[in-house]
Amino acid sequence: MIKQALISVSDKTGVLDFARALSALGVNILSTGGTAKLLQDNGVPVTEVADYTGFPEMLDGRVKTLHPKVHGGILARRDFPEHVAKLEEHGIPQIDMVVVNLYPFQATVAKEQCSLEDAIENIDIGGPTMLRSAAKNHRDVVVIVDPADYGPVLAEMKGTGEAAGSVGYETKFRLAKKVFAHTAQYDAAITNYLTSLGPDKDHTNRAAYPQTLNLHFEKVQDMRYGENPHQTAAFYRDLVPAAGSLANYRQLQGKELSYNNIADADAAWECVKSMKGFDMPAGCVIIKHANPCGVAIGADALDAYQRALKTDPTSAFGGIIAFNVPVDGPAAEAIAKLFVEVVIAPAFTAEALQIMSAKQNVRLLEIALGDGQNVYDVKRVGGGLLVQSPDAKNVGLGDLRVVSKKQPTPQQMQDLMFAWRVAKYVKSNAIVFCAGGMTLGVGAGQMSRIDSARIASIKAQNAGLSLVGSAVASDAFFPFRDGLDVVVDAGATCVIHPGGSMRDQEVIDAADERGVVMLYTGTRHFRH
Ligand code: 93A
Repeated sequence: MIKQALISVSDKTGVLDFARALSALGVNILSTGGTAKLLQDNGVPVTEVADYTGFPEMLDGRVKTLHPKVHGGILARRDFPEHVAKLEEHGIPQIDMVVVNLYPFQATVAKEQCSLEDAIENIDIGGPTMLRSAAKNHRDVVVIVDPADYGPVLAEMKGTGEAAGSVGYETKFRLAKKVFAHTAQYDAAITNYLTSLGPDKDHTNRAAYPQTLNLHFEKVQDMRYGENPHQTAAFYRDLVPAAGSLANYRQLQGKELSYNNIADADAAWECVKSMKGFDMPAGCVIIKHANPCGVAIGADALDAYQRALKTDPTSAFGGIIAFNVPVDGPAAEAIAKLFVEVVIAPAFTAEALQIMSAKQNVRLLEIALGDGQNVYDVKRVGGGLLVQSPDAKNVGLGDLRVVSKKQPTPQQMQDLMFAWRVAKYVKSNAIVFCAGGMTLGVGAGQMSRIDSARIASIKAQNAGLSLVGSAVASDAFFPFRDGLDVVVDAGATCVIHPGGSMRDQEVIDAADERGVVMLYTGTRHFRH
C-alpha cells in the first residue's frame, strides 16, 4: 500500500493530474520548491520537503532532498525489523513512491551558447540520488522517472481487492531497470560533455569528440542469427533515433527481419531519401549485399521501380526495395512478381497492402520520411571503435567545377548530379553509369577503380543497356587515365569525380583528348 510519495520533477508534464489522482487515493505527497508550488497553486495538498526535514533548501537549491529523513524513508528494508525499528527511533516515515525527473542537462549543453557554469548548475545530484535509492529498494518502493509511466502506475493502484492502492513487483522491477538505464545515460552525457572540453581555463577549444565516449542504445529485438547462421545477433536503437531513420520502422507484414535485412534496408532507405530535388518526383532503390543494383527516379512509384529494375534484374532477385513515395496498387502489382525480401516506403495504400498480403513472407516496412542524421557513425574494430561524423555532405551545383574544355549540356548536368548522388551509396571503389535518371551499370567494392569501371560496363552489357552518351560518377579521383579510358570506351560522354590526384592534369588532358566533359566535386564519398 502506497501511503507516501515524494515528487520532485523538472519536466512537469502530466505531474499535476498524477499528483491529484494520488492524493485522491489517499497518498500523502512530499515535494520540492517548484513542484510543491505548482501542486499547491492547483489545490493539491502537499508538504514541502523543507518542512518535512526541518532543513531549508539551501545553496541555491543544491541541497534540497539530501537528508536522512528522505533517504532513510526510501532505503529502509521493510522486511528487516532492525531497519523498521531504526526509522521509528529517528521518527522517519517510510516513502513508498519516488517520482523524479532530472535537471535538463542534455538540453542545456545542446544549446550553442551554453557556458560551463550553466552546464555544471544543471548537473542534478539530489534527483539521481533519490532515483537510485528508490530503484535499489524497488522491492518496496515504486520509482518513476518517465511521465509516460504515470498512467500505467495509476491504473494498477486503482485496481480492486488486495492489490488496491499498490503496485505489483513486475512493474516495480521494470521501473527500477528504467531508472538505472536513465541515470547511466545521464552520467554518460555529463562525461561526454566534460571530456570534450579543452584543458584551457576558458574551455574554448571544444573538441568534436569527447575523450571518453559513452554511447547508449536500447535493444529493439533479438535476431534469429547474425550475418551468418552461427552468429547470434540483436538490433539496438538510439534512445532517440534521428527523424526519418530506419530505427523508426513499423513492420506491416512479413517474416521477422534478419540481421542482413536490417543492414540492407538501411542502405536502401538512406539512398532513396537522397533522391530528391530532381525533375521526377518518385525514387526507387534496389539493394543487394549493401550495394544499389538499381536506382531510378520516375513519374510515380511504378515508373521508378520499373526503371530501377532494368539496371540489374538478375541481382534484384531476393533484394530489398525502397521508395521515397507511397507504394500504390500498380507498384505493388509489379513488385509482387519479383522475389523480394523487404519493401520500404513512407506509406502503402490500402490497395497495395491488399496485393502484398498474398505475399505474406515479404516484409513491409513503413518509415516516415525525415532529414535527421545520426550524430556519430561507428565501426567496430578489434579492441576499439572508430567514430566519425556521418557523411552528410551533399554536393550542390555551386560546388561543381568544369575542368574539361567541353562544357556540359543541361541534360548531362542532370545525369551527372544523379550519378553522383548514387555513387555516395555504393561501396568503394564505386563507378556508376547513369542516363535519364536511372542507373545503367554499377561497379562496387573493387580494390582497383579500373576494375569497378570494367565491371560496371560489363553489367550494363549483360542487362542489354546501352552506355552510349551516358554519365559516369566515380566516388574518388581517377589515379590514372586508364579508368577514364575504360568508361569513355564504354560510351560515357561526361564524368564527375572529386579530383585531387597527383596526376589530375594527365586525367584532364585525357578527357580533352577523348572529347568528354569532366566535372570536379571537390568532395569524396568513400564508403566501406
Ligand atoms: O540541486 S540538486 O542536485 N539537489 C537536491 O537536493 C535535489 N533534490 C531534487 N537537485 C535536486 N532535485 C531536483 O530538483 C530534482 O531532480 C528535480 O529535477 C528538481 C525539481 O525541483 P523543483 O521542484 O524545485 O522544480
